[in-house]
Amino acid sequence: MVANRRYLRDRHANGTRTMTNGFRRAFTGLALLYPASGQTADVWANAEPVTVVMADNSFQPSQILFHAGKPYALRLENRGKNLHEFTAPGFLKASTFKDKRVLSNGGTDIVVQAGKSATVFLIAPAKGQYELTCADHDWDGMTGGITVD
Ligand SMILES: [Cu+2]
Repeated sequence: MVANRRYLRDRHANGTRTMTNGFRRAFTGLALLYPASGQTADVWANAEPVTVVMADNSFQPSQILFHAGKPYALRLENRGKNLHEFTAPGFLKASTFKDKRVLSNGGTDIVVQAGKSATVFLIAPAKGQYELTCADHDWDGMTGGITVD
C-alpha cells in the first residue's frame, strides 16, 4: 500500500520520470525472460508428431518408438467412452517436458477424459524399454510398451 501511494504521488508530481522508470522495469523483465523462452521455442518447434489412440480398452498402436533426446509432440486421442490413462512411470519420470502440469498421479501418468485429446511436448529419455499401461484398464489388457532407441 505504501509503495502504491508513493507511485500515485510520483505520477502526479512528475509523470515523465515515473513513466521512464516504468519502462526501465519493463525492459529489465523482458531481458530476463526473452533468452529462456527463445531457446524453448526452438526446441519444441522441431517436435515430431506422434499420435496414440486410446480406445475401450486398448492403445493403438500399443508399441511406441521414440529416439533418445529427440523432441516429440505426443498426441493422446481418447476415442473411447471411458476415461483412459497413459500410465508410464519409468518413461514419464525420465522424460523432459515443456509443461509438467500435463502429468498426474505423482508424474506417473497422463489422464485423458473420454472423447478428449491432449498433446504433450516431451524430449525422449535414455534408450531402453519402458512399460505402458492404462492404470484403470490394465486388467482388461490395456497395456503396451515404449521403446527408446
Ligand atoms: Cu483405460
